[in-house]
Amino acid sequence: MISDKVKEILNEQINKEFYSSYLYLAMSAHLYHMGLYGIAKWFEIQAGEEIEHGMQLFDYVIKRKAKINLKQVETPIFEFSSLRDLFEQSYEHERKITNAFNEIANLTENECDRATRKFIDEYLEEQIEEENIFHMIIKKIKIFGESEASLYLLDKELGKRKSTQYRK
Ligand code: OFO
Repeated sequence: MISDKVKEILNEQINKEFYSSYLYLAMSAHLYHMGLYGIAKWFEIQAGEEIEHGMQLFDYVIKRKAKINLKQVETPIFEFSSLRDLFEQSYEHERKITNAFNEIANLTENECDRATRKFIDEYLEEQIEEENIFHMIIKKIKIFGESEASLYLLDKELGKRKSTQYRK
């Protein structure tokens, strides 16, 4: 059994992961409309991964015999002036998610919940990867710019991303 505080924060995190999925899916839709099909596919796969993150948390809460309390997933509202801006907003979003996991880690330590603390480690490591990937793409855009040729190459490269188990 986990404490009420831990249950509550994990339920909130499930919502945040599903919101992340919605956010990236909305970005993907914009990119499909713009004709940047490779980058759109990249965001669509990212959206699928966020659902996996949410579902792993869901499974954990169930396994710990705590109540799932699904909250409304907000509609993502965003505007972007360039591709670089879009990736920078995504990077900022991931940094917020990392902070959220750090808060969960702190709470589980205060609650002496070692099992959940250990479970969260996987997410903390995953966040390092998530932040790095967005950061790397931003760096590339900063170096090569957003000319037609650069966008063509970036679209081609990101379009090679392989689907995860969620989206075959
Ligand atoms: Fe779930 O890692 Fe991104 O948000």
